[in-house]
Amino acid sequence: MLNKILPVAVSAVALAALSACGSGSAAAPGSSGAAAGGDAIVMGFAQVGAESGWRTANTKNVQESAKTAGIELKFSDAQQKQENQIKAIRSYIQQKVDVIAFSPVVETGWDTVLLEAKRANIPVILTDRAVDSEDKTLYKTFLGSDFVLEGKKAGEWLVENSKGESAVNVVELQGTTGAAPAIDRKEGFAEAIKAAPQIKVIASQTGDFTRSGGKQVMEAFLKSNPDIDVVYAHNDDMGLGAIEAIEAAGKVPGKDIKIITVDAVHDGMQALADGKISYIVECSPLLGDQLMDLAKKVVAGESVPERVVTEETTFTQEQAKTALPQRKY
Ligand code: GYE
Repeated sequence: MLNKILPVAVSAVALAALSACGSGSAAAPGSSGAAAGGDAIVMGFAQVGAESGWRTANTKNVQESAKTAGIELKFSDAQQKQENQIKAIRSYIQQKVDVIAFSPVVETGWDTVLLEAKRANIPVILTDRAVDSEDKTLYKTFLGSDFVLEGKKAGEWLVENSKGESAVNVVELQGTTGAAPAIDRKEGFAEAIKAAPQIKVIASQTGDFTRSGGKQVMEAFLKSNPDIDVVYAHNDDMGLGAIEAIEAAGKVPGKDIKIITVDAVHDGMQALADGKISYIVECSPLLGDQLMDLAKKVVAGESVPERVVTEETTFTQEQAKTALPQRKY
C-alpha cells in the first residue's frame, strides 16, 4: 500500500511522516505526545524547516505544547521545500490524522492539497504563515503574527531615528521569496518609510531567512554599494549574517552601518544588547499552546475565530539588556 503513495524519490522527512499509520497506532519516529491512549487527538504538523533560531524555537515549543495538551504529534520538516510539505500533508491525510497544522513555506500553490484534506474531512489550521487561497473554507483558522505591522514598526523606528539626516541608504535582506513574512515585512516597511523621502532602499534581495544567506547577500551589497547606512533584515539570523559580512569588510555594525531586524530570538537580542543591532521588532515563535487549544476546538466541531493574531513588542538596545535574562527563546 505504501508503494502506491510513495513517489519515486521520497525524502527521509516524508518517510518519517509516512511511517506511522493512523490514529491510535504506536508512536512512530517523528511522533510524540500521548502515544498509547486510543482516543488522543492526532495532529500532523508540517513544519517549514530549521532555517532560523525562530524556527528551532517554534518547533520545540509546538512539540512541548502537544505533550502538555495530550495531543499526539506527527512532525515533519520540509527543509524549506513546498513539495516536501505537500507530500507530508498528503501522508497525514492518508494516515487519517484528526487535524493538520502547517506553516506554509510560500503563500501560493496550496489549493489542491487543501481541497484533498477538506474532502477527507480533516480540518486544517494555518500556523505562523498564511496562504493566499481565495477559498477561505480550505482552512479553519490562521494563527500567527501580523507581518505587515512588524515591517511598519521597523520602518517607523528608522523614520524616527533619521530626523535631520539628508540621505539614508538602506539595503534590505528579504526572507524566503514568496513567503508571507517576506512579502508583508517588505510591504509594511516600504509603507512606513514613505513618511521620510530621504530614506531610500538602494538594494533588496533574498537571504532565505538564513544566517549564511544574509552573510552572502550582504557581502555582495557591500561590494557594490559604498554608501550603506542601514540594513533592514527580515529576520535576526540574516541580520547576524550581515554583522559577519560588515565586520569582515572592516566596518563596525551599529556604528558605521545600523541594523534593524525582526524576531527577537536569543542571538539577535544578544547582538542588540551588545550594540551591533540597533532595533528589533519581536515576532513570537511561541504559538504551541494556542495551536493546541485551537486544534481541540476544531476537532470537537466548535467554532474558532478565522484569525488569531499574536501579541508582540519591540526592543531598543537598552530594553534588550533588561529583557535578555527572562527571554524564553
Ligand atoms: O521570522 C523567520 C523564520 O515565519 C515568522 O520564519 C516566521 C519567520 C521568522 O525563518 O526567522
